Amino acid sequence: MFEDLTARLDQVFRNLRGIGKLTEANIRESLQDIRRVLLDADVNVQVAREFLTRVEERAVGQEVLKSVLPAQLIVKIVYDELVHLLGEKESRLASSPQPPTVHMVVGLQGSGKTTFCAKLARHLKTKGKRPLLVAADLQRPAAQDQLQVLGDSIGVPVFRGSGKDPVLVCEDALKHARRISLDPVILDTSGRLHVDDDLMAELERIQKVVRPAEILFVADGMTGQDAVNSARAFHDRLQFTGSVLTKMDGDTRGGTALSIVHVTGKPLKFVSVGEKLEALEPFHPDRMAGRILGKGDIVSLVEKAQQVVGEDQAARIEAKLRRAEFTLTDFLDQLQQLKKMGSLQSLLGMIPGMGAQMRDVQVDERGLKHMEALILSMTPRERDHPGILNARRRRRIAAGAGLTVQHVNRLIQQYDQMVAMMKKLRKAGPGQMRRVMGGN
Ligand SMILES: Nc1nc2c(ncn2[C@@H]2O[C@H](COP(=O)(O)OP(=O)(O)OP(=O)(O)O)[C@@H](O)[C@H]2O)c(=O)[nH]1
Ligand SMILES: [Mg+2]
Repeated sequence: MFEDLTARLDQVFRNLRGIGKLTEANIRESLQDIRRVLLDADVNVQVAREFLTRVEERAVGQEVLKSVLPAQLIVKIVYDELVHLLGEKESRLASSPQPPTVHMVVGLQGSGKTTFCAKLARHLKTKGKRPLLVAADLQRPAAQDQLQVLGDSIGVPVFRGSGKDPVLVCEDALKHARRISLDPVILDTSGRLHVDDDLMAELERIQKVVRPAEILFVADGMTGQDAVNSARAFHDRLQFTGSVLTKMDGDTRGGTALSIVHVTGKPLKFVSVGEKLEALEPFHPDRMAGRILGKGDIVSLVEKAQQVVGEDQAARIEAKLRRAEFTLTDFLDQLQQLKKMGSLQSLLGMIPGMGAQMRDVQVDERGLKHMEALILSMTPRERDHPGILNARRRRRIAAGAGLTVQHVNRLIQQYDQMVAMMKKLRKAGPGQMRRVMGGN
Protein backbone atom coordinates (compact mmCIF):
# COMPACT_ATOMS: atom_id res chain seq x y z
CA MET A 1 0.00 0.00 0.00
CA PHE A 2 1.35 3.43 -0.96
CA GLU A 3 4.93 2.23 -1.45
CA ASP A 4 5.72 5.08 -3.77
CA LEU A 5 4.22 7.73 -1.52
CA THR A 6 6.07 6.30 1.45
CA ALA A 7 9.40 6.08 -0.35
CA ARG A 8 9.18 9.65 -1.59
CA LEU A 9 8.17 11.12 1.75
CA ASP A 10 11.00 9.19 3.29
CA GLN A 11 13.37 10.82 0.81
CA VAL A 12 12.10 14.29 1.68
CA PHE A 13 12.69 13.66 5.38
CA ARG A 14 16.07 12.15 4.71
CA ASN A 15 17.12 15.26 2.83
CA LEU A 16 15.86 17.38 5.67
CA ARG A 17 17.88 15.44 8.21
CA GLY A 18 20.95 15.84 6.03
CA ILE A 19 20.85 19.62 6.38
CA GLY A 20 23.16 20.84 9.12
CA LYS A 21 21.05 23.68 10.43
CA LEU A 22 17.43 24.10 9.54
CA THR A 23 16.12 27.49 8.53
CA GLU A 24 12.65 28.64 7.67
CA ALA A 25 13.71 28.69 4.05
CA ASN A 26 14.73 25.07 3.87
CA ILE A 27 11.71 23.97 5.85
CA ARG A 28 9.54 25.73 3.28
CA GLU A 29 11.46 24.03 0.52
CA SER A 30 10.75 20.64 2.06
CA LEU A 31 7.08 21.51 2.31
CA GLN A 32 7.10 22.24 -1.40
CA ASP A 33 8.60 18.79 -1.97
CA ILE A 34 5.86 17.25 0.16
CA ARG A 35 3.28 19.15 -1.86
CA ARG A 36 4.61 17.63 -5.05
CA VAL A 37 4.61 14.16 -3.53
CA LEU A 38 0.99 14.53 -2.42
CA LEU A 39 -0.19 15.80 -5.76
CA ASP A 40 1.63 12.98 -7.56
CA ALA A 41 -0.17 10.58 -5.23
CA ASP A 42 -3.38 12.08 -6.61
CA VAL A 43 -4.40 13.86 -3.43
CA ASN A 44 -7.14 16.45 -3.95
CA VAL A 45 -5.51 19.83 -4.60
CA GLN A 46 -7.54 21.67 -2.01
CA VAL A 47 -6.90 18.99 0.59
CA ALA A 48 -3.16 19.10 -0.09
CA ARG A 49 -3.14 22.88 0.25
CA GLU A 50 -4.94 22.94 3.57
CA PHE A 51 -2.79 20.12 4.86
CA LEU A 52 0.41 21.96 4.04
CA THR A 53 -0.84 25.19 5.53
CA ARG A 54 -1.43 23.40 8.80
CA VAL A 55 1.96 21.73 8.70
CA GLU A 56 3.65 24.98 7.81
CA GLU A 57 2.04 26.89 10.65
CA ARG A 58 3.52 24.48 13.12
CA ALA A 59 6.78 23.69 11.34
CA VAL A 60 7.98 27.21 10.69
CA GLY A 61 7.43 28.24 14.28
CA GLN A 62 10.18 28.71 16.81
CA GLU A 63 9.33 25.43 18.38
CA VAL A 64 10.90 23.46 15.58
CA LEU A 65 13.97 25.58 15.02
CA LYS A 66 14.82 25.55 18.70
CA SER A 67 14.23 21.86 19.20
CA VAL A 68 17.10 19.40 19.53
CA LEU A 69 15.90 17.27 16.63
CA PRO A 70 14.19 19.69 14.27
CA ALA A 71 13.91 17.31 11.32
CA GLN A 72 12.37 14.61 13.47
CA LEU A 73 9.95 17.08 14.92
CA ILE A 74 8.78 17.92 11.42
CA VAL A 75 8.15 14.25 10.72
CA LYS A 76 6.10 14.20 13.89
CA ILE A 77 4.10 17.24 12.78
CA VAL A 78 3.45 15.67 9.38
CA TYR A 79 2.39 12.50 11.15
CA ASP A 80 -0.02 14.37 13.43
CA GLU A 81 -1.54 16.25 10.53
CA LEU A 82 -1.93 13.05 8.51
CA VAL A 83 -3.81 11.53 11.40
CA HIS A 84 -5.99 14.62 11.47
CA LEU A 85 -6.58 14.41 7.72
CA LEU A 86 -7.55 10.77 7.97
CA GLY A 87 -10.17 11.50 10.61
CA GLU A 88 -8.29 11.49 13.94
CA LYS A 89 -9.99 8.55 15.65
CA GLU A 90 -11.31 5.14 14.70
CA SER A 91 -14.99 5.39 13.89
CA ARG A 92 -17.09 2.40 14.84
CA LEU A 93 -20.31 1.28 13.24
CA ALA A 94 -23.44 2.81 14.69
CA SER A 95 -26.31 0.63 15.83
CA SER A 96 -30.02 1.27 16.12
CA PRO A 97 -31.81 1.44 19.48
CA GLN A 98 -34.37 -0.99 18.04
CA PRO A 99 -32.99 -4.09 16.36
CA PRO A 100 -32.26 -4.89 13.68
CA THR A 101 -29.56 -2.38 12.86
CA VAL A 102 -29.40 -1.81 9.13
CA HIS A 103 -26.21 -1.12 7.20
CA MET A 104 -26.91 0.02 3.69
CA VAL A 105 -23.99 -0.38 1.28
CA VAL A 106 -23.87 1.90 -1.76
CA GLY A 107 -21.42 2.84 -4.48
CA LEU A 108 -20.56 2.79 -8.15
CA GLN A 109 -20.61 -0.35 -10.25
CA GLY A 110 -17.69 -2.68 -9.64
CA SER A 111 -16.40 -0.72 -6.65
CA GLY A 112 -16.59 -3.81 -4.46
CA LYS A 113 -19.97 -3.44 -2.71
CA THR A 114 -21.03 -7.06 -2.84
CA THR A 115 -17.64 -8.31 -1.71
CA PHE A 116 -17.61 -5.76 1.10
CA CYS A 117 -21.11 -6.78 2.27
CA ALA A 118 -19.88 -10.34 2.66
CA LYS A 119 -16.69 -9.20 4.39
CA LEU A 120 -18.66 -7.05 6.79
CA ALA A 121 -21.04 -9.93 7.53
CA ARG A 122 -18.09 -12.17 8.24
CA HIS A 123 -16.46 -9.53 10.41
CA LEU A 124 -19.63 -9.02 12.46
CA LYS A 125 -20.22 -12.73 12.72
CA THR A 126 -16.78 -13.21 14.27
CA LYS A 127 -17.91 -10.65 16.84
CA GLY A 128 -20.83 -12.86 17.79
CA LYS A 129 -23.52 -11.16 15.72
CA ARG A 130 -26.10 -12.95 13.58
CA PRO A 131 -26.15 -10.94 10.38
CA LEU A 132 -28.51 -11.17 7.43
CA LEU A 133 -27.32 -10.30 3.94
CA VAL A 134 -29.91 -8.81 1.61
CA ALA A 135 -29.60 -9.06 -2.16
CA ALA A 136 -31.15 -5.73 -3.05
CA ASP A 137 -29.34 -5.42 -6.36
CA LEU A 138 -31.97 -6.41 -8.88
CA GLN A 139 -30.22 -4.58 -11.67
CA ARG A 140 -27.83 -7.31 -12.68
CA PRO A 141 -29.28 -10.82 -13.02
CA ALA A 142 -26.27 -12.58 -11.50
CA ALA A 143 -25.92 -10.17 -8.58
CA GLN A 144 -28.15 -12.15 -6.23
CA ASP A 145 -26.35 -15.39 -6.99
CA GLN A 146 -23.01 -13.72 -6.33
CA LEU A 147 -24.12 -12.64 -2.87
CA GLN A 148 -25.64 -16.07 -2.23
CA VAL A 149 -22.36 -17.81 -3.00
CA LEU A 150 -20.44 -15.46 -0.71
CA GLY A 151 -23.03 -15.80 2.06
CA ASP A 152 -22.94 -19.59 1.83
CA SER A 153 -19.16 -19.60 2.07
CA ILE A 154 -19.26 -17.80 5.44
CA GLY A 155 -22.45 -19.39 6.75
CA VAL A 156 -24.50 -16.17 6.69
CA PRO A 157 -28.10 -16.32 5.41
CA VAL A 158 -28.96 -14.34 2.30
CA PHE A 159 -32.41 -12.84 1.76
CA ARG A 160 -33.34 -12.71 -1.90
CA GLY A 161 -37.03 -11.89 -1.92
CA SER A 162 -39.15 -11.92 -4.99
CA GLY A 163 -40.36 -9.27 -7.37
CA LYS A 164 -38.58 -6.50 -9.15
CA ASP A 165 -38.65 -3.67 -6.64
CA PRO A 166 -35.56 -3.41 -4.43
CA VAL A 167 -37.47 -1.27 -1.93
CA LEU A 168 -39.95 -4.09 -1.36
CA VAL A 169 -37.16 -6.63 -1.08
CA CYS A 170 -35.56 -4.52 1.66
CA GLU A 171 -38.84 -4.13 3.50
CA ASP A 172 -39.48 -7.87 3.37
CA ALA A 173 -35.94 -8.54 4.47
CA LEU A 174 -36.42 -6.40 7.56
CA LYS A 175 -39.60 -8.24 8.50
CA HIS A 176 -37.83 -11.52 7.98
CA ALA A 177 -34.88 -10.42 10.16
CA ARG A 178 -37.21 -9.29 12.94
CA ARG A 179 -39.14 -12.52 12.84
CA ILE A 180 -36.11 -14.74 13.31
CA SER A 181 -33.98 -12.26 15.27
CA LEU A 182 -31.22 -11.65 12.78
CA ASP A 183 -29.20 -8.51 13.46
CA PRO A 184 -27.61 -6.58 11.78
CA VAL A 185 -29.08 -6.46 8.30
CA ILE A 186 -26.66 -5.64 5.49
CA LEU A 187 -28.12 -4.34 2.24
CA ASP A 188 -26.22 -4.93 -0.99
CA THR A 189 -27.58 -2.33 -3.41
CA SER A 190 -27.02 -2.01 -7.12
CA GLY A 191 -24.43 0.20 -8.75
CA ARG A 192 -24.17 2.18 -11.96
CA LEU A 193 -21.21 3.16 -14.04
CA HIS A 194 -21.78 6.81 -13.24
CA VAL A 195 -23.72 8.70 -10.64
CA ASP A 196 -27.20 8.89 -12.16
CA ASP A 197 -30.59 10.06 -11.10
CA ASP A 198 -32.33 6.70 -11.35
CA LEU A 199 -29.90 5.08 -8.99
CA MET A 200 -30.00 7.92 -6.51
CA ALA A 201 -33.77 7.95 -6.50
CA GLU A 202 -33.83 4.19 -5.86
CA LEU A 203 -31.33 4.51 -3.01
CA GLU A 204 -33.26 7.39 -1.48
CA ARG A 205 -36.44 5.34 -1.50
CA ILE A 206 -34.67 2.45 0.22
CA GLN A 207 -33.17 4.83 2.75
CA LYS A 208 -36.57 6.27 3.58
CA VAL A 209 -38.12 2.87 4.16
CA VAL A 210 -35.38 1.07 6.07
CA ARG A 211 -33.89 3.98 8.06
CA PRO A 212 -30.37 2.59 8.10
CA ALA A 213 -28.04 3.18 11.04
CA GLU A 214 -25.22 3.43 8.53
CA ILE A 215 -25.06 4.18 4.85
CA LEU A 216 -21.60 3.09 3.79
CA PHE A 217 -20.18 4.41 0.56
CA VAL A 218 -17.81 1.97 -1.09
CA ALA A 219 -14.99 3.58 -3.08
CA ASP A 220 -12.50 1.80 -5.26
CA GLY A 221 -9.18 2.95 -3.81
CA MET A 222 -7.40 2.52 -7.10
CA THR A 223 -9.41 5.19 -8.87
CA GLY A 224 -8.00 8.21 -7.05
CA GLN A 225 -9.88 11.47 -7.46
CA ASP A 226 -12.65 9.82 -9.52
CA ALA A 227 -13.65 7.97 -6.38
CA VAL A 228 -13.49 11.16 -4.35
CA ASN A 229 -15.68 13.00 -6.85
CA SER A 230 -18.31 10.29 -6.87
CA ALA A 231 -18.15 10.21 -3.07
CA ARG A 232 -19.05 13.88 -3.09
CA ALA A 233 -21.93 13.28 -5.50
CA PHE A 234 -23.29 10.40 -3.43
CA HIS A 235 -22.95 12.40 -0.27
CA ASP A 236 -24.88 15.33 -1.73
CA ARG A 237 -27.87 13.07 -2.30
CA LEU A 238 -27.67 10.51 0.48
CA GLN A 239 -25.63 12.07 3.28
CA PHE A 240 -23.96 8.74 3.84
CA THR A 241 -22.47 8.08 7.26
CA GLY A 242 -19.08 6.70 6.33
CA SER A 243 -16.96 5.31 3.58
CA VAL A 244 -15.07 2.14 2.81
CA LEU A 245 -12.02 1.89 0.59
CA THR A 246 -11.55 -1.27 -1.42
CA LYS A 247 -8.72 -2.74 -3.47
CA MET A 248 -6.14 -1.16 -1.24
CA ASP A 249 -3.98 -4.21 -1.94
CA GLY A 250 -3.73 -3.04 -5.53
CA ASP A 251 -1.86 -0.29 -7.22
CA THR A 252 -3.18 2.58 -5.16
CA ARG A 253 -1.25 5.78 -4.83
CA GLY A 254 -2.99 6.96 -1.71
CA GLY A 255 -4.90 9.93 -3.09
CA THR A 256 -8.33 8.50 -2.37
CA ALA A 257 -7.54 7.62 1.21
CA LEU A 258 -5.96 10.99 1.90
CA SER A 259 -8.79 13.02 0.38
CA ILE A 260 -12.08 11.26 1.01
CA VAL A 261 -12.52 12.02 4.71
CA HIS A 262 -11.80 15.68 4.31
CA VAL A 263 -13.91 16.08 1.17
CA THR A 264 -17.00 14.28 2.48
CA GLY A 265 -16.63 15.18 6.13
CA LYS A 266 -17.50 11.56 6.98
CA PRO A 267 -15.18 9.00 8.52
CA LEU A 268 -13.52 6.14 6.73
CA LYS A 269 -14.69 3.01 8.50
CA PHE A 270 -13.03 0.10 6.76
CA VAL A 271 -10.35 -0.70 4.23
CA SER A 272 -10.46 -3.77 2.12
CA VAL A 273 -7.14 -5.25 1.14
CA GLY A 274 -7.79 -8.30 -1.01
CA GLU A 275 -10.33 -10.53 -2.62
CA LYS A 276 -10.47 -13.01 0.23
CA LEU A 277 -13.27 -12.40 2.70
CA GLU A 278 -10.86 -12.06 5.63
CA ALA A 279 -9.15 -9.14 3.92
CA LEU A 280 -10.99 -6.37 5.76
CA GLU A 281 -9.56 -4.01 8.35
CA PRO A 282 -11.32 -1.47 10.55
CA PHE A 283 -9.76 1.85 9.63
CA HIS A 284 -7.43 3.48 12.15
CA PRO A 285 -6.25 6.95 11.13
CA ASP A 286 -3.17 6.79 13.34
CA ARG A 287 -2.04 3.46 12.04
CA MET A 288 -2.62 4.45 8.45
CA ALA A 289 -0.59 7.61 8.95
CA GLY A 290 2.16 5.47 10.45
CA ARG A 291 2.09 3.18 7.46
CA ILE A 292 2.23 6.07 5.03
CA LEU A 293 5.30 7.40 6.78
CA GLY A 294 6.84 3.93 6.61
CA LYS A 295 6.78 3.54 10.36
CA GLY A 296 5.15 0.17 10.09
CA ASP A 297 2.24 -0.98 12.05
CA ILE A 298 2.92 -3.57 14.67
CA VAL A 299 -0.52 -3.07 16.14
CA SER A 300 -2.43 -4.05 12.99
CA LEU A 301 -0.09 -6.91 12.38
CA VAL A 302 -0.66 -8.16 15.87
CA GLU A 303 -4.42 -7.85 15.56
CA LYS A 304 -4.39 -9.73 12.32
CA ALA A 305 -2.22 -12.40 13.84
CA GLN A 306 -4.65 -12.69 16.74
CA GLN A 307 -7.46 -13.61 14.40
CA VAL A 308 -5.48 -16.52 13.08
CA VAL A 309 -3.15 -17.58 15.85
CA GLY A 310 -4.96 -16.70 19.03
CA GLU A 311 -4.03 -14.15 21.64
CA ASP A 312 -1.28 -15.96 23.50
CA GLN A 313 0.81 -16.66 20.52
CA ALA A 314 0.29 -13.17 19.15
CA ALA A 315 1.40 -11.60 22.42
CA ARG A 316 4.48 -13.80 22.38
CA ILE A 317 5.35 -12.74 18.84
CA GLU A 318 4.85 -9.10 19.67
CA ALA A 319 7.09 -9.38 22.70
CA LYS A 320 9.77 -11.01 20.59
CA LEU A 321 9.47 -8.39 17.91
CA ARG A 322 9.94 -5.74 20.53
CA ARG A 323 12.86 -7.43 22.22
CA ALA A 324 14.39 -8.40 18.90
CA GLU A 325 14.69 -12.02 19.94
CA PHE A 326 13.21 -13.28 16.79
CA THR A 327 14.73 -16.63 15.77
CA LEU A 328 14.33 -18.68 12.63
CA THR A 329 11.85 -20.84 14.51
CA ASP A 330 9.68 -17.76 14.92
CA PHE A 331 10.29 -16.88 11.32
CA LEU A 332 9.00 -20.32 10.32
CA ASP A 333 6.01 -19.97 12.63
CA GLN A 334 5.24 -16.68 11.00
CA LEU A 335 5.56 -18.02 7.49
CA GLN A 336 3.12 -20.76 8.29
CA GLN A 337 0.65 -18.36 9.89
CA LEU A 338 1.05 -15.84 7.12
CA LYS A 339 -0.13 -18.34 4.59
CA LYS A 340 -3.49 -18.29 6.31
CA MET A 341 -3.74 -14.53 6.26
CA GLY A 342 -3.83 -13.57 2.61
CA SER A 343 -1.43 -11.35 0.76
CA LEU A 344 2.02 -11.53 2.17
CA GLN A 345 3.21 -8.27 0.72
CA SER A 346 0.48 -6.40 2.54
CA LEU A 347 1.44 -8.01 5.82
CA LEU A 348 5.12 -7.35 5.42
CA GLY A 349 4.30 -3.72 4.78
CA MET A 350 2.99 -3.54 8.31
CA ILE A 351 6.26 -4.56 9.90
CA PRO A 352 8.26 -1.45 10.77
CA GLY A 353 10.94 -0.74 8.19
CA MET A 354 9.86 -3.69 6.13
CA GLY A 355 7.84 -1.68 3.65
CA ALA A 356 10.85 0.00 2.14
CA GLN A 357 13.13 -3.00 2.28
CA MET A 358 10.62 -5.39 0.84
CA ARG A 359 10.05 -3.33 -2.26
CA ASP A 360 13.26 -4.67 -3.70
CA VAL A 361 13.19 -8.06 -2.09
CA GLN A 362 10.08 -9.17 -3.97
CA VAL A 363 8.48 -11.94 -1.99
CA ASP A 364 6.84 -14.40 -4.29
CA GLU A 365 4.75 -17.13 -2.81
CA ARG A 366 7.02 -19.82 -4.20
CA GLY A 367 9.96 -18.20 -2.47
CA LEU A 368 7.99 -18.68 0.72
CA LYS A 369 7.72 -22.39 0.17
CA HIS A 370 11.47 -22.48 -0.30
CA MET A 371 12.09 -20.62 2.93
CA GLU A 372 9.80 -22.97 4.74
CA ALA A 373 11.53 -26.04 3.31
CA LEU A 374 14.95 -24.65 4.25
CA ILE A 375 14.03 -23.86 7.84
CA LEU A 376 12.44 -27.27 8.20
CA SER A 377 15.66 -28.80 7.01
CA MET A 378 17.59 -27.19 9.90
CA THR A 379 18.11 -28.67 13.32
CA PRO A 380 16.27 -26.92 16.18
CA ARG A 381 19.60 -25.58 17.43
CA GLU A 382 20.37 -24.07 14.04
CA ARG A 383 16.98 -22.40 13.96
CA ASP A 384 17.49 -20.81 17.32
CA HIS A 385 21.12 -19.88 16.72
CA PRO A 386 21.47 -19.00 13.05
CA GLY A 387 24.98 -17.72 13.85
CA ILE A 388 26.31 -21.26 13.74
CA LEU A 389 25.36 -21.78 10.12
CA ASN A 390 28.73 -22.34 8.50
CA ALA A 391 29.32 -23.43 4.90
CA ARG A 392 29.09 -27.13 5.70
CA ARG A 393 25.79 -26.74 7.50
CA ARG A 394 24.42 -24.59 4.73
CA ARG A 395 25.28 -27.26 2.14
CA ARG A 396 23.54 -29.90 4.22
CA ILE A 397 20.44 -27.75 4.71
CA ALA A 398 20.24 -26.93 1.01
CA ALA A 399 20.52 -30.60 0.07
CA GLY A 400 17.90 -31.53 2.61
CA ALA A 401 15.43 -29.08 1.07
CA GLY A 402 16.33 -29.97 -2.49
CA LEU A 403 17.63 -26.42 -3.04
CA THR A 404 20.98 -24.64 -3.43
CA VAL A 405 23.31 -22.91 -1.01
CA GLN A 406 22.32 -19.60 -2.65
CA HIS A 407 18.81 -20.20 -1.41
CA VAL A 408 20.10 -20.69 2.12
CA ASN A 409 22.21 -17.54 1.87
CA ARG A 410 19.27 -15.51 0.68
CA LEU A 411 17.11 -16.75 3.53
CA ILE A 412 19.75 -15.84 6.09
CA GLN A 413 20.19 -12.47 4.48
CA GLN A 414 16.49 -11.73 4.73
CA TYR A 415 16.41 -12.92 8.29
CA ASP A 416 19.44 -10.74 9.14
CA GLN A 417 17.80 -7.70 7.60
CA MET A 418 14.78 -8.26 9.73
CA VAL A 419 16.82 -8.64 12.90
CA ALA A 420 18.89 -5.54 12.12
CA MET A 421 15.77 -3.55 11.62
CA MET A 422 14.30 -4.74 14.87
CA LYS A 423 17.47 -3.77 16.71
CA LYS A 424 17.14 -0.29 15.30
CA LEU A 425 13.61 -0.15 16.52
CA ARG A 426 14.60 -1.34 19.95
CA LYS A 427 17.32 1.30 20.19
CA ALA A 428 14.72 3.92 19.52
CA GLY A 429 13.34 2.93 22.91
CA PRO A 430 9.81 2.07 23.84
CA GLY A 431 8.76 5.70 24.27
CA GLN A 432 9.74 6.65 20.78
CA MET A 433 8.35 3.44 19.42
CA ARG A 434 4.98 4.17 20.91
CA ARG A 435 5.06 7.68 19.54
CA VAL A 436 5.91 6.29 16.15
CA MET A 437 3.00 3.92 16.43
CA GLY A 438 0.72 6.79 17.26
CA GLY A 439 0.14 6.14 20.96
CA ASN A 440 1.16 8.40 23.80
N1 LIG B 1 -7.94 -7.03 -5.18
C1 LIG B 1 -9.11 -6.71 -4.66
N2 LIG B 1 -10.23 -6.97 -5.35
C2 LIG B 1 -11.40 -6.65 -4.81
C3 LIG B 1 -11.51 -6.06 -3.53
N3 LIG B 1 -12.81 -5.85 -3.27
C4 LIG B 1 -13.49 -6.31 -4.35
N4 LIG B 1 -12.64 -6.79 -5.29
C5 LIG B 1 -12.97 -7.33 -6.61
O1 LIG B 1 -13.59 -6.34 -7.40
C6 LIG B 1 -14.55 -6.90 -8.26
C7 LIG B 1 -15.89 -6.21 -8.12
O2 LIG B 1 -16.39 -6.48 -6.80
P1 LIG B 1 -17.92 -6.55 -6.45
O3 LIG B 1 -18.01 -6.78 -5.00
O4 LIG B 1 -18.64 -7.49 -7.33
O5 LIG B 1 -18.35 -5.07 -6.82
P2 LIG B 1 -19.81 -4.43 -6.80
O6 LIG B 1 -19.62 -3.02 -6.38
O7 LIG B 1 -20.75 -5.25 -6.04
O8 LIG B 1 -20.16 -4.46 -8.36
P3 LIG B 1 -21.64 -4.28 -9.01
O9 LIG B 1 -22.57 -5.12 -8.21
O10 LIG B 1 -21.46 -4.76 -10.41
O11 LIG B 1 -21.95 -2.84 -8.94
C8 LIG B 1 -14.60 -8.38 -7.93
O12 LIG B 1 -13.81 -9.07 -8.86
C9 LIG B 1 -13.96 -8.46 -6.55
O13 LIG B 1 -13.35 -9.70 -6.32
C10 LIG B 1 -10.29 -5.79 -2.81
O14 LIG B 1 -10.26 -5.27 -1.71
N5 LIG B 1 -9.13 -6.15 -3.42
MG1 LIG C 1 -22.56 -6.06 -6.50
